Amino acid sequence: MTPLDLLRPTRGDRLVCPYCYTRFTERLILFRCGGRPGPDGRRCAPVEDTAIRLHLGRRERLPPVFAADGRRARALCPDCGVSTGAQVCVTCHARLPVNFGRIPGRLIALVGAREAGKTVFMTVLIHELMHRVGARFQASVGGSDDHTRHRFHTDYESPLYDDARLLGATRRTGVAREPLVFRFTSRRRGPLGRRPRHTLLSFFDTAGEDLTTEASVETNLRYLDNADGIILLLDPLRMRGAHAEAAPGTPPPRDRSDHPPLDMLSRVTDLLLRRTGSPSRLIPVPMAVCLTKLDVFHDALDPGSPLRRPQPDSPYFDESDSRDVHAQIRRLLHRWDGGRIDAHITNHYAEARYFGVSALGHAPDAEQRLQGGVRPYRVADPFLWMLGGFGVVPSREGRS
Ligand SMILES: Nc1nc2c(ncn2[C@@H]2O[C@H](COP(=O)(O)OP(=O)(O)OP(=O)(O)O)[C@@H](O)[C@H]2O)c(=O)[nH]1
Ligand SMILES: [Mg+2]
Ligand SMILES: [Zn+2]
Ligand SMILES: [Zn+2]
Repeated sequence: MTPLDLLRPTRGDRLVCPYCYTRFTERLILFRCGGRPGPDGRRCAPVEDTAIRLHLGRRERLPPVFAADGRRARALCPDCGVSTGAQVCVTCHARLPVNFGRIPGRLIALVGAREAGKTVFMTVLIHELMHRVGARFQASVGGSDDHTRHRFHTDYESPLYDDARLLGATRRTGVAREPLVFRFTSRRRGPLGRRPRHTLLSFFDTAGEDLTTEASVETNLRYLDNADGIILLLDPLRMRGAHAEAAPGTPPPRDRSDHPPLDMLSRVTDLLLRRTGSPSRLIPVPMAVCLTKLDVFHDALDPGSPLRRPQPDSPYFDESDSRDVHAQIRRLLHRWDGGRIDAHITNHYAEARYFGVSALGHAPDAEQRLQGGVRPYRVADPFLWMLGGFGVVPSREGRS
């Protein structure tokens, strides 16, 4: 058993919805009527679903939801008598993935201050998972529902990859912002041969502006509180000592207001400390602390730096390479930020690892267009570290 095994949320009867991150037991799962005419011609008409509007911000007219034994795969609609297998969340009424109670789900929250690079990182990470990383681990990754598939393609992937255009700031929308939910399917050798193994992944991209005051951090509490892993993105350009080492011509961050990364990190920590209940214990949730936009510092790193190596491409998570990167990032944190972030992480988190990534590979031009396409570097590392800890991908000492 690895330390991460001990930290796994107790599953079984305690499920967490990948769309709204509330907890419930399997028995409470609701069903949605299929809306087709029943044996005696009765048919349930679509109605506006207020739970979907309230929790996910979607306006939709759908056949009604009803309660039945959620441990069963199907139930009979009490109004029209038609059998349905469409299971939905107790709270937000989102359609749950097939076999939801039986697929391990991993909820990964992405946090970072404004302009830290969260939306770009998430878009490129998912794109990489669907292509290069999928091939590397013989895994397939796809949206778990039509809504995620459509939204990821039109709102995230296509602007960046087809139009080479950077997305605007993620706007804060009160309660309603919906995570993107993907299914990671790999084949693992087991006693019964190679069997497909599914893991649900839910990505929640916070708006940086949600993390600037204590009050608005609260709105993200549920997501942080129920996440199985947190990817914290820090923009090194916000660190006092870093700008001098950035590539010539790097514009200072557009938003000049002063929100040093440490303030944001402290607010996240305060929330997570409430979850552990005891302020004297280290926070157990795996925390990947990730410096973004590293392309800007490429020339400032010495030639032997692990951050100038080609990114790992072996079919396992390379532990020794990751520890080298961790040590290098720790040195950079001391050089750029005086070690305050490092001290904070060490004093509060039981499972933290440092990463350095560049989602774009090079800086966009003044009009926020990306000449020369997306050339990511190490974007999948933090994520694979977590999947390694969860036992979803193999993790091993590499050659380096
Ligand atoms: N050089 C470089 N710049 C990047 C990279 N990733 C993001 N950026 C820049 O950072 C800006 C902000 O990125 P976003 O992903 O929108 O940041 P965000 O954290 O989602 O911001 P909010 O939604 O406002 O909280 C982009 O418009 C780019 O100019 C990268 O890998 N390299
Ligand atoms: Mg954003
Ligand atoms: Zn839900
Ligand atoms: Zn019905």
